[in-house]
Amino acid sequence: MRSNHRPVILLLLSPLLFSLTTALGFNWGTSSSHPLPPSKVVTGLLRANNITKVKLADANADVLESLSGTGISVIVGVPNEMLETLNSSKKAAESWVHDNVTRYFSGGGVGSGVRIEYIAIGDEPFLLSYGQQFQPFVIGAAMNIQLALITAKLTNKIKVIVPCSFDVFEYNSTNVLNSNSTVNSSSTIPLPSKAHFRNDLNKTITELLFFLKKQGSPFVVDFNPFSSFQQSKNLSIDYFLFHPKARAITDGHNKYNNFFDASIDTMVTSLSKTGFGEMEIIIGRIGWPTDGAINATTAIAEKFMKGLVDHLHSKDIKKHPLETYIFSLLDEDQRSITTGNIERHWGLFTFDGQAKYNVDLGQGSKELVNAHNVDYLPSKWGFLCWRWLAWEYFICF
Ligand SMILES: *[C@@H]1O[C@H](CO)[C@@H](O)[C@H](O)[C@H]1NC(C)=O
Ligand SMILES: *[C@@H]1O[C@H](CO)[C@@H](O)[C@H](O)[C@H]1NC(C)=O
Ligand SMILES: *[C@@H]1O[C@H](CO)[C@@H](O)[C@H](O)[C@H]1NC(C)=O
Ligand SMILES: *[C@@H]1O[C@H](CO)[C@@H](O)[C@H](O)[C@H]1NC(C)=O
Ligand SMILES: *[C@@H]1O[C@H](CO)[C@@H](O)[C@H](O)[C@H]1NC(C)=O
Ligand SMILES: *[C@@H]1O[C@H](CO)[C@@H](O)[C@H](O)[C@H]1NC(C)=O
Ligand SMILES: *[C@@H]1O[C@H](CO)[C@@H](O)[C@H](O)[C@H]1NC(C)=O
Ligand SMILES: *[C@@H]1O[C@H](CO)[C@@H](O)[C@H](O)[C@H]1NC(C)=O
Ligand SMILES: CC(=O)N[C@H]1CO[C@H](CO)[C@@H](O)[C@@H]1O
Repeated sequence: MRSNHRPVILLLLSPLLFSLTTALGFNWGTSSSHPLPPSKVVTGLLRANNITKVKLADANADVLESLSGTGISVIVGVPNEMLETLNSSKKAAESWVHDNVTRYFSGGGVGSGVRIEYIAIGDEPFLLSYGQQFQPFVIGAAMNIQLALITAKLTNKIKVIVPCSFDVFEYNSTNVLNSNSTVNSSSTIPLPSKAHFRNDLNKTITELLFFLKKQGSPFVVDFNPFSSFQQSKNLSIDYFLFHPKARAITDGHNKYNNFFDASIDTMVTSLSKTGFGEMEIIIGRIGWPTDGAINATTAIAEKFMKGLVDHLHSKDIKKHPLETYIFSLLDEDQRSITTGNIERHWGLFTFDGQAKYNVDLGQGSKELVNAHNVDYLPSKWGFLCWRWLAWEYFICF
């Protein structure tokens, strides 16, 4: 009986073969009331669009199983709430690695296991608004997970990383004036040359960087162009959207005409001042929301993403990130909105896998492939049908 009422969305799209030429990945979260089945995401979106890297917020078993044998590179995440336990207990770290990592390698050879490349310790655990909630446990947890990887003989395959929020950096506030005299000198545009790691983190960050360097792990930072844009009254939106004619910031001998280059230099300056200027970097998150605030629209997000992808291919970047993870793959309607309504609208694809706009992920001018024959997870049929009809988005039969 249920199969008669199974909602099916049929789309007339021919499957196209696409290629991805840059180390671009996607954050794939599952905070959705009606998630696509992970296997559908893997075959219908990731593989169909030749997306070869994903960053997960956790180590969801269904998601990991669906990635098995695909060759897609995966970052799994340790939730912030587990950091305290993992700091204090090597045993807990061993069972975390065993349960959430080792087990997915158990198939053995190529084509069978999950290609987990990184374990992310916490999710932005140094966020200023968290205060001391997680910070004291991060290094200990990272070390214990590393020890567990040694025990599991996985250190040659998996590296430990810590995704940092952009607010680990601050700017010497007595000296953030824009040196371009055409901009009012009362404006407070942060200058990359004045950047350094937050003072309250100086011990922790130094320990972290030593730890990462020793393992050969990169330093991971999340960029947040949209909130920077919202907070920077004196920077035009063009500056955030990679518009070639955006008004530049002048910082000594350097000129920045987009936020991305200024952010890269903020990182490089801060790392250099700490003695780790050579460290490799990964951008753990970068994106633009499509709803929930002024200037959060599909059209602007498309401009942002096209500008980003083009820019990532350019030679002008002072330090190329090893990998860049778009935030995010899909909209998630269960994400917390305590930080604003935009939280549920970060996807390049809608919750049901339809591209909101087009961007070249390696396929050139061809369109992105949407998920088709979408067959939602079966738990909430009645509710969903009703909502779909109410939204007038869906054929429900
Ligand atoms: C996918 O991307 C890889 C790496 O860039 C490329 O070698 C491969 O040919 C692409 N495959 C398709 C089907 O586009
Ligand atoms: C982290 O774990 C170690 C080892 O058990 C312990 O000595 C230390 O106090 C813990 N750190 C915090 C902040 O609790
Ligand atoms: C990972 O392992 C821990 C410890 O065994 C377990 O409690 C947890 O549920 C597992 N899954 C995730 C997603 O953390
Ligand atoms: C901040 O700027 C002031 C004025 O230029 C300078 O005296 C001070 O040393 C700077 N502080 C840091 C931490 O760079
Ligand atoms: C700069 O801003 C200050 C304070 O807002 C204002 O008094 C001043 O006239 C402005 N100067 C210019 C050149 O815009
Ligand atoms: C950390 O900051 C304190 C005070 O701001 C300073 O005394 C100390 O030297 C700094 N430590 C490092 C490692 O930079
Ligand atoms: C300041 O910015 C304006 C507008 O982008 C530009 O024309 C001017 O040359 C800049 N001035 C300096 C000193 O860099
Ligand atoms: C951003 O929002 C403001 C206020 O609604 C609007 O004036 C402006 O045109 C928007 N910018 C773009 C690029 O759409
Ligand atoms: C926030 C900020 O610094 N705003 C300034 C932007 O520039 C204008 C003049 O160009 C100033 O009046 C604002 O105070």
